[in-house]
Parts: sequence; C-alpha cells; structure tokens
Amino acid sequence: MADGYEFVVVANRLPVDRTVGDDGEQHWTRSPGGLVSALEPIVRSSGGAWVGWTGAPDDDTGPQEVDGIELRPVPLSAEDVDRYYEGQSNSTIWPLFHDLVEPPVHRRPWRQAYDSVNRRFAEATAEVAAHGATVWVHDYQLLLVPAMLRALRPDLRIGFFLHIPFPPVELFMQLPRRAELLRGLLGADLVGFQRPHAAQNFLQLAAGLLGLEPDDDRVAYEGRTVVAQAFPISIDVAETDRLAADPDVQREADRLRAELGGDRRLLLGVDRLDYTKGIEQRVEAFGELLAEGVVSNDEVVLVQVATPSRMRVAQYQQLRERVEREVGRINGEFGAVGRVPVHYLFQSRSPAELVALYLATDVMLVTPLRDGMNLVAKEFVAARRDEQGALVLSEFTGAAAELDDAFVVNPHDVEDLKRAIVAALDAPPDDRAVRMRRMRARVQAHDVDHWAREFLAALA
Ligand code: ADQ
Repeated sequence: MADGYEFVVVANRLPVDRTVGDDGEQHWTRSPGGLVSALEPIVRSSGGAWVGWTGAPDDDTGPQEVDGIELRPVPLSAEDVDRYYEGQSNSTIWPLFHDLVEPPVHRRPWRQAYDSVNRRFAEATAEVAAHGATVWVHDYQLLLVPAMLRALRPDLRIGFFLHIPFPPVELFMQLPRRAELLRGLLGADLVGFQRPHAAQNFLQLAAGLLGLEPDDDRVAYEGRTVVAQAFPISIDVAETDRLAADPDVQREADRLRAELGGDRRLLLGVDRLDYTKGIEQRVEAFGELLAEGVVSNDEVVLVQVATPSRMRVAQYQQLRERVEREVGRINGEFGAVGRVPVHYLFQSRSPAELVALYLATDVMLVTPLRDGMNLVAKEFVAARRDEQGALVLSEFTGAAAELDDAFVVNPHDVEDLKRAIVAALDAPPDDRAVRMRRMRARVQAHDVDHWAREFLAALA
C-alpha cells in the first residue's frame, strides 16, 4: 500500500506464531490471547498493520499479510535478544517496575541495545503509517518508541499502553537515564495504564524529574498535551464462556476431579513461572497448612500449572529450582503412594484445558506480589457459569480493584495467605455464589473489546 496504513499496532511480538505444516512449508497462525483477539478485528477493519518481532532470533521473514493484517517484522539478532529483550527489558525494567521483587540488573550494553532496537521499531512504524495515522504502541519493551516516532513523524496520533505497573517516583528514579525513558513516553498523546494510581505516578514523575506542571490527568509538554489515564485490560469473555459451556470441556473438568481424588477439594494456581506471581509464597502457605494439620492430603490437593517463561534469564532458572525443591519437599513429607498434595506442571496448556481446570476448582489462588492486572483471575471468574468456586486474590494485582468480592490477601504475609485459603475453603456455598455473581457482572460488563474501544476513543 503506497500511502501507508491508517492504524498501526506496535508491540514486541507480532500477533502470529510460526508453524510448519505437513508439507514442510511454514505457516503463520494467530497467537492465542485476548490482546490479539481484541485488536485483530480493529486492525483488519481499519486496514491496519502490526509491527513486531517474530519471536525467533536472526529471522529475516519479510512483510506479509496474514488474515487481513499487514505484518511488518522487526528482525532481532541473537545479541539483540540477549541485551534488549532478556537484558534491559526483562532483567532491568521488569523487576524495577514490579517493586524490586528481584533486584534489577543495570548494564550499559543492554541500554545501548534497547535504544537501537526501539529506534528500529520507530523507523519501521514511520515507514508503514499513513499521513495522520493512529499508532498504538505497547508495553515496557518499547518505552522510547513514542518520542522516537514523533521525531520522525509529527503528523501521527500516538497512543501508548503499559501492561505492567508503573512504579512510584522513588523507584523510577533509580533507573539510569531515567529522564530519557520518561521523555520517550511523553512522545505519546495518550499514555494508558492499568490503574489510576500508575497514571498518577507517571504525572508525579513528570513534575519531579522534568519540572512539568500536571493539571488533573494531563500535562503540557513541548507545545502538546499528554494525557495519562487508566484503562484496565480484560479478557475475551465470550470466548471463555463458550469454552466453559462446551460439553467436552465440562467432561474434561469431571475427569480431572475424579483423577485428583473426587472427594478432595481442589486448589489451583495458573501462572507464567515468574517471581512476581507469588508461586513460592503460595506453595509455602499450603505446606504450612499441611504441617499444622489445618488441611490434610486426603481432603485437599493443590494443582500448580506454571508456563515456562524467560528461561534464559538466571533469576527465572533459580525460581524454577526453588519451586521444584519445595514441591518435592512437601510431597515427600505429606504424600502417600498414589496420592500427593501438590501436582506441579511446568507446562503450557491450551485455553480449553485451562478452562476445564478452572471449572474443576474449588479455590483459585491468584497471589502475585505485584501484577499490572492479572488475566487469570478474570478468566476464572468468566468460566464459572455455575457461580461456584472461590477466588483468593492478591491486593497487589490490578484485578483486585475490580474484583473486591474475592478473598483479598497480602501475599507477602504467609499467615494472611493461610487465613484467606481457609476462609475460601470454609465459605458457605451461598456466600461464594454471591461473591461470584458480583465478580461475573463486573467482568462481563468490561471485556477486552470494551478496553480497546475506550482507549482508542480517548486517543481519537
Ligand atoms: P502476564 O504477566 O503474562 O501479562 P496474566 O495477565 O496473568 O499475566 O496473563 C497470562 C496469560 O497467560 C493468561 O491469559 C493465562 O491464561 C495464560 N497462561 C498462564 N499460565 C498458563 C499456562 N500454564 N498455560 C497456558 N497459558 C497460561 C502481562 C502483565 C499482566 C497483565 C497482562 C495483560 O504482567 O499484569 O494482566 O500482561 O495486560
């Protein structure tokens, strides 16, 4: 298209996964996940393009159209992946923006790679966007892109959405070249966050670091107005509901329950294996409840499904080892032949399999130490058409602001975790149903499509 695209999404990853067919040819299929399913129809109907990395290092795949979306791959070398992605994005910015749950690592070559990859994303976007087009940039890997893109293309309308928390001023101030990162974001017309508190942190930082003068939810910067607001993300509720209503999925839920010991109550955790998700603290709390005899291996079972994630980063390998050791210890101490208290799956599961697990569950444990939103909590609620099942939810997730009918917990406090698990197990069915009904009403009224439209309306 000679004149470019009217709507461009820019994200670290393209919305497709590569598969190799029986014919040996490579094909691209849409990645699962709410973000892709929400944005895809908007990108397609507006004649849009998506700029991102294919996910494979040293991949020279050229531009191509998949399902009506123009894909513009930004190639990354193995060194870029190492420095920009695993380094600056996932070992510096990720832990710092999550309250220093792990110590961030600072390396100058990582920052240089982050700059140069962000510049390539901005250049690729400047090439494909039509005059006056709307561009939506996503997440912490691309904090510098809005300003770089504006310098190249002042005609564009630029939105940015941060999927993870935005830290308080005193934490952000620890970042080397903090003013440059902040100026990167200020290149956008609209900066969206999961929570109002994050938007306030951002505006306070603009005041403290650059001496700008915010007025309510906006700030004047270089002759423009930058608006900072919260747009809590959600899930594809209709798709989760469809799966939950599917007789095959329901049969699988029944099978899982029987397999785990039909009379045992099921506790479930589903997360990427990430130190922000509070998996260790959750397993530790369960271990203490067993040790104290508050629950027994005959009554309760914990299933923890943890998707492998960022396994080349040392902190993630160490977390994996700690979790596996603790699970082994608990099963060794409290298990019996053919019956263990913790089933730990270091695996990714299909959406249908996850929904079957959600349906089989008595108490869902979503206990991150810090999380921008947490979609698992919303998926669990959307799946429970039977209005049963209880949700234990960390107050440090974005989701807790919306789902305050959950059993809300401070996951840093193992005693509080234990209290919440027991309260959720002991809650009478009608109390659980009242809580679940309220949470379902909230999630149903705010699905991911609603989120995308609100953001784009504010940007327009
Ligand atoms: P994540 O940190 O990845 O997302 P989350 O919001 O929970 O966290 O989303 C995880 C997704 O992966 C969910 O859709 C879940 O179903 C899926 N998933 C988890 N474990 C899985 C498994 N074992 N197998 C298969 N799928 C699994 C980041 C931010 C969040 C924010 C989202 C969206 O950290 O705070 O909610 O982006 O903005």
